[in-house]
Amino acid sequence: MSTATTAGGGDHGGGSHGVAIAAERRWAIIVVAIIALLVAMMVITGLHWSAMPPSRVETVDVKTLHLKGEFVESNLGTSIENDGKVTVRLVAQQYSFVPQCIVVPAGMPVTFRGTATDAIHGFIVGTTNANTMLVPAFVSTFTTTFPHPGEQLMPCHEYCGTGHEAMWARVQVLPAAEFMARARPGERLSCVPR
Ligand SMILES: [Cu+2]
Repeated sequence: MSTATTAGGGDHGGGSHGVAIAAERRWAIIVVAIIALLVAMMVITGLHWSAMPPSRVETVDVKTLHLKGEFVESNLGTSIENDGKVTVRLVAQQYSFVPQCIVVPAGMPVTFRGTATDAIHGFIVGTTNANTMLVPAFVSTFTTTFPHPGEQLMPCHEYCGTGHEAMWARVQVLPAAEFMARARPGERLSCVPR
């Protein structure tokens, strides 16, 4: 009985060695396949991106920004567009944002449109995912929703010069009803009195 067990064990030992080699070969093939797939993804996306222009580039003339067009001072702030969408327009410059304080409604999509006049700036709104760079001559835009009312700080997060650390704005997130009560069609809302 014990001999048979030993013999069986011996056979089993030889078999498990073969199984181990087969398993290692199988894993080696899988690992090489994964690496090949990742390299292929890098090559294909690299070629694809270099062959395609950026999906959406909107430019604006820095020299006439403050004189005419969308980013004149009287058009900055929060507005309700004709289609009912809430849009915030802002300009970044060394070392402030215009407007200094932005009003937005809670729980509604808000579209930000911003640009810079002098250097590359950027902002993030508090702990939300509202975050973009502002590059001279280009319009940055994104749409986000602020779930809760409250006040958020909005620092410049691209180093833009010696006054960079003092470059802040505030975002007041109002309950949607309060925001809509304050909003007037055609007016630009801002918490800074003009
Ligand atoms: Cu800045």
